[in-house]
Amino acid sequence: NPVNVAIVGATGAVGETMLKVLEERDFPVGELHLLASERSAGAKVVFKGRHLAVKDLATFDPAGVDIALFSAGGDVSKEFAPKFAAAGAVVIDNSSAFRRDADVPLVVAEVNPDALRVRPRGIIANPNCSTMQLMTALAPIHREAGIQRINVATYQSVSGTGRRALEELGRQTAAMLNFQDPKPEVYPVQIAFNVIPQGGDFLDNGYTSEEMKLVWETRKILGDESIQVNPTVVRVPVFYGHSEAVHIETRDKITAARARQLLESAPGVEVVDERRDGGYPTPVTHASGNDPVYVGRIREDISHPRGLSLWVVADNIRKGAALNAVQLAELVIAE
Ligand code: A2P
Ligand code: 11C
Repeated sequence: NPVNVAIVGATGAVGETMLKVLEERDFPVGELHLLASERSAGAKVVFKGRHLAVKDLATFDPAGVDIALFSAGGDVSKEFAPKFAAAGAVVIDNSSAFRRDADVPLVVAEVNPDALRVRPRGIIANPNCSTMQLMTALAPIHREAGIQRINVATYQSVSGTGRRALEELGRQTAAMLNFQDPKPEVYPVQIAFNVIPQGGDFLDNGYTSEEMKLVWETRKILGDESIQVNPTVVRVPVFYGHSEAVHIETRDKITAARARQLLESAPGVEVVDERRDGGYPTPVTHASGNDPVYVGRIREDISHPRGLSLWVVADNIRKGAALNAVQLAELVIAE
């Protein structure tokens, strides 16, 4: 049966990839509504070879929409997601607006798919990109050995910030190579040829909002409020693909060999761990444009008896956002 789909934020970095993923996975799309702000109303977007006009969200009537994929920022979600849900749509929301609400499930397709069945508000939240890839990689290890603590430093690409940040990295890089001034606009300081230890805004505890998402979302997705998470989020001059240096402490000792075995059979995960030059995943060589969460550098922590270290890389726009949203839509229509 064809499903009527609305994409809110269809002109954005994530919305565009949602369309690509729907097409690639041959999702049974009936009517397709592409929505954005009035700025881009009338613009044309290609889906399965057809040119479709983008419509203004503010004046769109959601009646008849079965599934709405939202990726236009938290404010848009807060205002419009409840309206779409009231009109009968299941909303899959990529923003952080509802992730911490107890009556909104927060779901990684391979990790806690059953959680989406209970959705009293008709809204399902898609996790933050850096949490998404971390959970996909760590859930199999958690189930076997019980993760008690996670230390993670992220290396997040600029596409996570959106289209304007992609342009800023390109523009600053070109400016630098032409001996011109790289003016920062989206980020507080220059991103080209630099690294920035800030994601989102600063909170009272000294962590940033992007860091605390890793704490809250990990506990909710794994259903374990006792897990300790200590994140440092860093923005790096990479276009697509977030990387993470992950150090975990488990209740039971797990060897690197056993962890590799678990990850090799884990859904959505691809192990690239050859212990030779280049035998590990990077954003450019593996993740960018591809679906899996890549894991490498799996090794036992020489500083802790129950510690394990790994390197996790994924396309933040795909598994980190658009792909997981479409996977959740597939789970909903399979009900
Ligand atoms: P628009 O192209 O009209 O600005 P990104 O994260 O890549 O910057 O994309 C953000 C997406 O969210 C775009 O599709 C953008 O549409 C959309 N968007 C932003 N603000 C609104 C709004 N007030 N109403 C509807 N869509 C919005
Ligand atoms: C980033 N993770 O890379 C962010 C972007 O909560 O969905 C996504 C923000 C969110 O900046």
